[in-house]
Amino acid sequence: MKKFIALLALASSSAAFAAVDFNSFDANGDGIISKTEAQANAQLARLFDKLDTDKNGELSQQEFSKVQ
Ligand SMILES: [Ca+2]
Ligand SMILES: [Ca+2]
Repeated sequence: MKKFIALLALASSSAAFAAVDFNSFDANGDGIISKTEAQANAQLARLFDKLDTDKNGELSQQEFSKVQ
């Protein structure tokens, strides 16, 4: 949880967004970012549908990498 708060603080600056890595968003560590996990970051939540190119409702590491 502490990690999440730090992440939110980081993400409030758009320049810092790219520096936030995949694993920080993958809260349950299953290797994908679910839509629920993406809600932790307003910017990521907004980009989610655009990044989810195969439209399976989850972001793979490969899909997420396009944000950087
Ligand atoms: Ca996950
Ligand atoms: Ca996907």
